[in-house]
Amino acid sequence: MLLIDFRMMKIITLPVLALVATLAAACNAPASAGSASATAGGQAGTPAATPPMSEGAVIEVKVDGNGFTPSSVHAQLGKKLTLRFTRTSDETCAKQVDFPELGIKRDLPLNQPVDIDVPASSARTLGFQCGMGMFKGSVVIH
Ligand SMILES: [Cu+2]
Repeated sequence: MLLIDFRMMKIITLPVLALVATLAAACNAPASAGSASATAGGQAGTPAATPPMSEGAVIEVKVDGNGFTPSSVHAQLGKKLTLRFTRTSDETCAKQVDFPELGIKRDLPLNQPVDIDVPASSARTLGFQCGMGMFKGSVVIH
């Protein structure tokens, strides 16, 4: 009889322990998840505000008698993008760069990098060209 009782105890005790453990886990889970997401949110907020400035892609574009090199640039959607134009020759009519869709037109002084921030928040192809529209290039954001 004693042996049977002991076995009965074990049979009853184990599910109860399991249930208690489950309840304890269930109670702890929302609390820890809540604080974890609050912490993650705080952490995400801080770096998100600063790194994009240094993390953004800078693509160098050479400007000379052949126009823009590369003339076709691919960029990642949603990532900060800067095109750095450097005119390396006087033997070119591309002494300006013009982004008609953006309404941006800049002079390109010889051997002086000119940075243009290109919005990459939507998937599209942005054209750029020299001041007179003879040399053309494009930025594909995808
Ligand atoms: Cu030109």
